[in-house]
Amino acid sequence: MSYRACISGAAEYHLAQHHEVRHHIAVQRSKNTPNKNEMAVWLRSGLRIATHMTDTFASQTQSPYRPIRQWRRSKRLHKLLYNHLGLPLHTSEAAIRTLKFALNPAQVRLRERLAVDLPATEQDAELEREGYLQLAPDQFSMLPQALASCSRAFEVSVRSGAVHDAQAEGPKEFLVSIIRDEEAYQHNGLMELAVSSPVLRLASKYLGSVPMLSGIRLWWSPPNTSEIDSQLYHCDREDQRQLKVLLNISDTTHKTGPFTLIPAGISERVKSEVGYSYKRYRLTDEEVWSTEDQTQAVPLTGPSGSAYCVDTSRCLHFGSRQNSEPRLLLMVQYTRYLAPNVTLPSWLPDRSAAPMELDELQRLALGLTAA
Ligand SMILES: O=C(O)CCC(=O)C(=O)O
Repeated sequence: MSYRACISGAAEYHLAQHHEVRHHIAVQRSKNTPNKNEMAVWLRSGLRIATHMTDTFASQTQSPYRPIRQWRRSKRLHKLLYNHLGLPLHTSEAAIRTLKFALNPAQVRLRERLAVDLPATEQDAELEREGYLQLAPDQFSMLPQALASCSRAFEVSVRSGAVHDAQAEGPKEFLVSIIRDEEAYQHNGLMELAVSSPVLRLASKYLGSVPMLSGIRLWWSPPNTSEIDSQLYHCDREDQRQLKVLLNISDTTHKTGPFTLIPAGISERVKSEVGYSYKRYRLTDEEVWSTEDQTQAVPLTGPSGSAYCVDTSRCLHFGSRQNSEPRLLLMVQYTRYLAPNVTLPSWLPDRSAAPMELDELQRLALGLTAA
């Protein structure tokens, strides 16, 4: 266990506190005599930093795993190269992939080798062709437990007022995160689904290497009348391909603003016809359907428990649009290790998480290695 890992885990938190402490030092310097309140604020800030560092340290020492060494700044570099310096998208992405590869070639080769060794199934070809796939419950046996867990978590969040707070605080009123990333450890069956063998097999085969689990969200979409942001057609920008597992927790109909996609081949044609780029990110329905037949859109409707996987980088999609009834959806996201435009959460289980025995594929997906 390295102290450096502990310090870097605490660094982000420390930065947030930094301004508060600096402000009080400045006040103190200007007066030269701290009053009792200022002293108390300093002490509280110091205590919070120390507590956070101790917690980070303790969770790492108690975990049988530690995070793999990887570069976490690629999204920033992509922003600089593509958005600010105006490099073509493919050039910026290639530069970042090369850099990531150079930093850990063994990791890339291992992931690719393991993906090749996994058995192929007929579904793989369908997913490659269409860019999406319905997941049959008999092959993905972890779905019912994840479903029950999400329903329970939502009920608890409604009762405690957490849903209301998340809606008020979150960036999107129409798409509210109830469970986010490592919080999934607190809910039985969510991490088990995210790193289950059939899901990791499917994602590894599709992406050509064992992927990183790059996000988990339980999304609640309340009734709304808007048509903005992710309620408009777009493709996700983390990489040229990725995979999301979508599990309908509530019964999902046209009234609940279903996740709606355009299959990969048609999306490709639409994108080239309208000159789609990440700088022209959202498309109106009129733009999308100017040359294609609108009936080719696929709403991922279905009863509670119905599940799909979708490449949201290749398939144009939107969701939570103008629903008259609420929708609850679990989303689990996988990206390639070399994805240029992604910020990965830390999946190091903390002390309160149920211990999980992880095999090699699961450790790779979580970006962990034996301690
Ligand atoms: O279902 C939704 O609300 C849209 C989600 C979305 O745009 C995405 O997962 O990329």
